[in-house]
This record gives sequence, structure tokens and C-alpha cells, in this order.
Amino acid sequence: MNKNYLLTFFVSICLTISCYAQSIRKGFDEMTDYEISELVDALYLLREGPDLMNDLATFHGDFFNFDNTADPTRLDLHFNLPDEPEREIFLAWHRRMIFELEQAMQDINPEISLAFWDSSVYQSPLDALWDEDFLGSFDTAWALNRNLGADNRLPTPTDVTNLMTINDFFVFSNILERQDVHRGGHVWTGGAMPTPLSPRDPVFYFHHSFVDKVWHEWETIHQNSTFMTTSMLRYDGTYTFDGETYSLVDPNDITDTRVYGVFYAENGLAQLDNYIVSNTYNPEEVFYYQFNIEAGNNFLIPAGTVSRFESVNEINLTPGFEAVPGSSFQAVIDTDNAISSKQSLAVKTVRKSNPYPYSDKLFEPIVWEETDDLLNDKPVIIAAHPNPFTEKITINLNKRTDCAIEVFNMMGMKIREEAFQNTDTLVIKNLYGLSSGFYVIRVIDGDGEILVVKRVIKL
Ligand SMILES: [Cu+2]
Repeated sequence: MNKNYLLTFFVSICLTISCYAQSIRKGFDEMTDYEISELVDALYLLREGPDLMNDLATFHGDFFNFDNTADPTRLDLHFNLPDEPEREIFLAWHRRMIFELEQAMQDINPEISLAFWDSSVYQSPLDALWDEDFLGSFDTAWALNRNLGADNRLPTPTDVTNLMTINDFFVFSNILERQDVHRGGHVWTGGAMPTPLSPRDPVFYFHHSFVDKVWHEWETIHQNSTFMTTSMLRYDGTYTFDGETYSLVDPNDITDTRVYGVFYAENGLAQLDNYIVSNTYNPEEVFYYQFNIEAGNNFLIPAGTVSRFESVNEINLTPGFEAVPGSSFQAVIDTDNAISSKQSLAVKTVRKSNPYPYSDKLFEPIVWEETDDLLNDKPVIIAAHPNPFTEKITINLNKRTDCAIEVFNMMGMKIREEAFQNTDTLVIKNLYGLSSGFYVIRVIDGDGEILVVKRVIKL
């Protein structure tokens, strides 16, 4: 692939903050001082003005659970029963809800993401999470009345791995919600957390990022999360907050966190894979992470898209990473927010094992640019229709060519391959059986070289 690109370097320019970033969520224990102080500031700022956190808490309280009320047919968010149409909505609703808060935080500073509290590991009131300059000060400031550890039920790592062995999505969702992996963090914290107004405590979002990560890991293994309902409370297309009417969210569309550009990072490494840059939510997709970014394994940057990786430490592009001709991609080491000297665990881990392999190029962004003469003899997709598709999809190229088509699902698995000869019209049929969601179509030439990449949607 490299011969398609001119690898050029130029002097770092100051990049102004003007858009959301994708979310790369790490453990709270791996956050840098910069991230902690910016996140805490953003949380305090969110209580001013329209007060999104209070709105989320009130909504969560209003629709918590109605199974025992006079009208048990009302939709609700928690502890649903097997015969209710919204029976497994707990996971998707909380995924969407913490994403809403995260976006509001990124409006304030796009370089921060939510982080997760792995309560199967961090079980002490002395953990840094509860420090006065982390989440500790909110207890007094927002009258949360926490009582850390008084109801001492936190999950064990085995509780988490046991969940991974469950095959049925509803059973998984139900056990996760009712047992310690979810309940533990709520009751252990005390105060607002064990109540329907729990989203008033900022630790709610750290706790639910952990729950969301557990679902993400389960889905990676089982790939069969499905929902009976096709819309969710608050995200049913009617709810308005601060002058904005929220669009409808089908929970079946968000079974993969990457649909929202959300990635979970661990051990100081943001591993970005199985993702196709689409610019759906933002005109520019920025992957910002305070440590190492590694991208590969079917991370695709299609033509016509704009994206950027920013790290304070290291960016490593491995086989499987592809920036296609016609895309705009930058990798930037962010010197403005370089990790300060008094930093945490993850810095130690990362720096010991990876002592700056790119030290000579550390402060220069890498830019991929296609050259005109190479682009000229490549076929390009001029149409893919219908998109969204149901039964078949037709791809029109600007010129006749011998090629093959590969179709991948969002997990990066190739699910179809078909060869075509001397044609500019590629028809892929019999697609009824595919589940709804995003797919990527690659057109490759006789040498296996990728000509074009297109993201399509199955209804
Ligand atoms: Cu909840």
C-alpha cells in the first residue's frame, strides 16, 4: 500500500480546539493530571446554565421503573421483566445516556473522554478516584452524602468473567443489571448512587462506563445483542433539552460502541481497530489520547474523509491500518499537553516498555497525501445504491475494471467476496440475511490492492 502515498513531514502547527473528539475511555487510574483537572472542571461547568446532569438525573428518576405501579405497560429503564417490550433496554439506554454527558463535556474540552471505574479491582475509599481533586469534592459541593464502602458489595473479577459465559443477551443483561457488576458500584458508594437520582453523582458516569465496557466485551465475544424495541425513552425523537430536539435512536444501531466513535483503552494503550472513519457525527474525526495510540486491524480511512490521531506519547500504525487515496489523515504528537512529571501508573508502565521509539520524529505530524498521477488511473465509486440497502446493492465505478468485492461487518469480519470482470457495474445480491447496521465494501484489484472503500448501511 505504501507506494500509493507520499509520506511527508511538516512542522507542527498549533491545532485549535473546535470540534468533538472521538471518545477513548481509559480506567480512571490511568488518567493524567491534565485529564483529571479538565474533566472535573467540565463536570462543575455542566451544573451551570441548563444543567444537563440534573436533567439526566430527573429523567432517570422519572422513568426508573413502573412494574409495580397502576400502569405496568409504561416504558421504563430498569429491572424489566421478560414479557416487557423494553425488557433489555438497560444497557443501550445507559450507553446513549453517558454518551450524551460525554458529548457535553467535549463541548467544553474535546480532549477529554469519560473514564471507567473498574469496581472489581478498585475497591478502596482511598483510591485516587475519591481524592479531593478528583471526585471527592463533589460530595460536599453537591450534597451527595456518600458513604463509601458502608454497603460493601463490589464485584469480583470472576463475577465479570462469569458474565462472559452467558450466551443469551436478555439473560446477560438481566444478570449484569441485578447483580454486583452493576448494583455493587451503586450501593458501595451510597448517598445518591443507590437511588433513582444516581446520575447526580459524577461517579455514576465512571461506573456506567465500566458497565458499558463489560457489555462491549460481551458483544465482542457473542455478537448477538438485539432489542425488541426500536426506540428509547428520551431518544425517541421527541425529547428536547436546551433548545435541541434529540434524534431517534434505535437501540439495535448502537450494539457496537464504535458506532459512536467510542473506544475502550487499557494499560495505557488505545487500540483502535475495526473502525471506518465516516465523518457522520463530525466533519473531522479526532482520536485524542494521552498515551499510546495503536491503530490497525481493519481501521479504514476512506476517500473523502478527514481524520486525525493525536497522542502525547506515541502513535503506531500497524498492518491493517489503511488510509485510502483521497482521504485526509494526520498523526500528531500533541506537545501542548505533554504528560507532566508527577504522573500516574500508566505513564510508568508505558514508558518502561516503550521508551519513545519515534523520538527523532516525536514532534512532527505525519501526513498521508495521494499523488495526482497515482489517483488518475484508479477507478472510483461514483454511486452505491440504494444506500441504505435491503436485498441488493449496486456499485457504479467511473471506469471498467477487473476487480473483486469484499464485504465486511463492523467487527471487521469478511462476510462476502465476489469477483467481477471488465465491468463498471458491480451488483451484490442476496443480502436479505444480513442484520441491520453498518458494513464496509472494499473493491480490490487483481493484485489484492484496495481500490476503493465504501461504508454502507443495511436496513
Ligand atoms: Cu440507571
